[in-house]
Amino acid sequence: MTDLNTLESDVLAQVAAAGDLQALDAVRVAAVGKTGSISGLLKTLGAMSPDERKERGAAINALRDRVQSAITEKKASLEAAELDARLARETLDLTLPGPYRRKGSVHPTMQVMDEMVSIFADMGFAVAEGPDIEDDFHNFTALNFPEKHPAREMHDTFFFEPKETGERMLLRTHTSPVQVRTMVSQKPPIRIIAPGRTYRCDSDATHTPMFHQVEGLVIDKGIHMGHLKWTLETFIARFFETDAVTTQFRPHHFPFTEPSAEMDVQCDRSGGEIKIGQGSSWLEILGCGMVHPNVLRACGIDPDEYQGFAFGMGVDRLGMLKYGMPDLRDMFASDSRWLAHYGFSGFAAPNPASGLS
Ligand code: 2U9
Repeated sequence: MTDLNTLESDVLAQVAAAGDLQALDAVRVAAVGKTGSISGLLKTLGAMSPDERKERGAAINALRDRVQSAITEKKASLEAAELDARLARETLDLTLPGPYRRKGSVHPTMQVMDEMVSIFADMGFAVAEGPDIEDDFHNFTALNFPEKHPAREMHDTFFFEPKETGERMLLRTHTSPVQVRTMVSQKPPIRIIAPGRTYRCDSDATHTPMFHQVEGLVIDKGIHMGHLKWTLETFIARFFETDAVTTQFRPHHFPFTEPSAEMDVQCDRSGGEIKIGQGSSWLEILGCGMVHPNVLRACGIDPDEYQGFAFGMGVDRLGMLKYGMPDLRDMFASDSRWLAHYGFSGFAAPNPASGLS
């Protein structure tokens, strides 16, 4: 009769010696396969007495189970070793240049943002920044949006799930909360611009859920519409790189400014593309106004002592106008051919001395 202990140690030694999955499978077939050595032993049970069969059967089954689990364990370790070897073999150096060796470029939005920052910095504005995730006070209440007023809905706000306190955070719908934070934390005089990302739940050829704004704020004693007009006309002339721009101010309404206006520039639309500084059409370019006394008060500034003006403009839209990009959605499609065509060199940072673009 076959000695089970010897058979077990032989098979386990073969399992241990199997160098790969194929060799292990051959050991498995030879031991527990249909015609394998252990399966063959089970076939001998039929010729035994019931008592002998009971004892010998249990011993063979236990042997088969131990061999089977040794095989399973070995299989897992061979598979893990194979995966490790494959991962080591197939390492990819992501720092190597890809097959399409296109040079990186500065996205037009960032170029335009840098151009704006450079012009306003030259006029003495500092750059202020704040969080993209805001609370209701800084995005709406401090800016004189009445509670439950439809203007809050008109901003197509992305809200987060309410906190346990019931407070709902939101993605800022404009960069105005940055100015609120600056007024709350600094004493006038204030002269800042707030460039950054803004979010509204809106998407078509002229709107994307994320877009970029540059807003500006000046607070000091004796500030009036004349300061606003000079600042914005000078900015637009420098931005469009023309000597003279003709502008008109149309009355408008914003909760945070009073009076409020939209500024149009004279342009020519006759040749299919828009040319600034000539022609007989008007193009809306930005919004502006004198800071509402309620906003000054909400930020701890006495409106009898200080006045201010503010403005806001869409960076992506101004970029489309200046560089002739027809569809806003292309700006965020990450198409490398579009970026190769419209992108700017990273070595030509805009500044007022060497020119903008
Ligand atoms: C404070 C006080 C006043 C910011 C302003 C606008 C007018 C405006 C739009 C232009 C196009 C946003 O990108 S857009 O849709 N903005 O028209 N923004 S005045 O006024 C402020 C901001 C902060 C404390």
